[in-house]
Amino acid sequence: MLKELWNDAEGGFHPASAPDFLPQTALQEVQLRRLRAVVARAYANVRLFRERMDERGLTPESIRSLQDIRHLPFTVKTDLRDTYPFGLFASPMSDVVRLHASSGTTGKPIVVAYTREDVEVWSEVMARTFASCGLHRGDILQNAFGYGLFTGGLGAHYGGEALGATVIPISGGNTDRQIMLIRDFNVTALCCTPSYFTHMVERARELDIDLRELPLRVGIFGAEPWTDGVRRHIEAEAGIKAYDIYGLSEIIGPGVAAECSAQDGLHIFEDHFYPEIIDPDTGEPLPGGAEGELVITTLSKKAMPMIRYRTRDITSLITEPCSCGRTIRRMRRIGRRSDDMFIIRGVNVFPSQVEAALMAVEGTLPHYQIILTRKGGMDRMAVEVEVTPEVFSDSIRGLEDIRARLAQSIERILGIRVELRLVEPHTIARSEGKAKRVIDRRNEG
Ligand code: DLL
Repeated sequence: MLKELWNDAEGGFHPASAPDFLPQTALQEVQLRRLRAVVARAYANVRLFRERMDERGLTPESIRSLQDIRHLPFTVKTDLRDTYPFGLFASPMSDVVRLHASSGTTGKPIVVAYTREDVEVWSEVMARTFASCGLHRGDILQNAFGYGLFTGGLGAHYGGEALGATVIPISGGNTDRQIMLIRDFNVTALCCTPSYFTHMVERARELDIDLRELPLRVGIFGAEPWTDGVRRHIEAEAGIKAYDIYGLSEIIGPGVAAECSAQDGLHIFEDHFYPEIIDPDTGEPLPGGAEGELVITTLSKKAMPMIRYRTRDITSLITEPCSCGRTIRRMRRIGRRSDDMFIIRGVNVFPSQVEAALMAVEGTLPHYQIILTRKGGMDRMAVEVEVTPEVFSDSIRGLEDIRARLAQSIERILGIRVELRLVEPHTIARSEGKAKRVIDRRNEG
């Protein structure tokens, strides 16, 4: 049976979605074979990895079972920066058909590479992503992820085509044109960042276009954290099902994991990406179901294998079977990264907690910003949030009422009181890609 599914030992192309249903033992067999091959490849071609293996007295032959993965050294983001631009490549440039880069927040970008086979695997996992969200041949997919060095645009583009959907490569931006095409081209599915879609929803309303009356039925969103509150807002306003998809440039781009119709965790395409959860402080693997940092090993990447890459994203693996019948494991939605936390009066705060608190109060809009400042050595946090025009046109009492409810909601979730600024719609800058939720002025002046 495996022979029919897999054209070669290291990950040839095969029918979309079949590996999602492999029995666990068959899946683990594939994973171990691929793990051994990818470790041998990285050892032979990537100096940094070979040196770290040698330091530990390890060789590719040390990997005899999947559990042995825990002996391998981690790879971290600074490894990509330190070897900028091409130091972690395992293929000669003549085999590399694509480069992407991610700017990150500071310093040099990180550069990632793909061989032709890598692009095929990427197209396949993205086709499986879209299939998981209920798309098929015949769907008209508006791809509003940014095209360019960002992996979102081209990743979704190739995956949509591999699935057999009709892809509209509109990229991000020009919101009025986006809405015109959704209507005029009978678009049935759209992908972009969730924050950009909240902007589209708002603009459609201003243009007097009711998205609920159009054929649009599915939204595929990712590249940034978003809460269930925002999901409910989007689903109600646009009359669609909104799915979460996850990925990162270092591993492949989008296509690492995707929700299914159950909307209860994201299935990881673990025949290509092997997940582990570790304690972010000690680096120790955590037992099934525990929350910690997601670590991923690419099982089939050729140009740039990543061994035990520390994503900084915090989640947990769901071990119970999914109602959709797939055997590949799921992870919970990423609510936070281990490096986006800040401390206010001794309390650890994550931006997604603020979003959850805001969205729990009726009358708020999913447009907000957190502003951090420092005074006398103390960090302070203010939250600026837009409220509906009705709230603003209401009496002063209406405004005061919503302010009190927001303060309460934040205090309940964060345990602290913060400065709240209620602002009119359109006050906060809209994003066409990843939203900037936190403005950090702590080191200014
Ligand atoms: O954002 C790849 C992508 C494109 C994923 C389109 C999904 C859709 P990077 O720019 O390298 O790659 O950023 C990766 O974004 O480590 C997470 O912190 C965050 N992220 C991505 N997807 C999600 C998600 C792309 N669904 C970083 N939920 C990751 C929460 C996400 N955070």
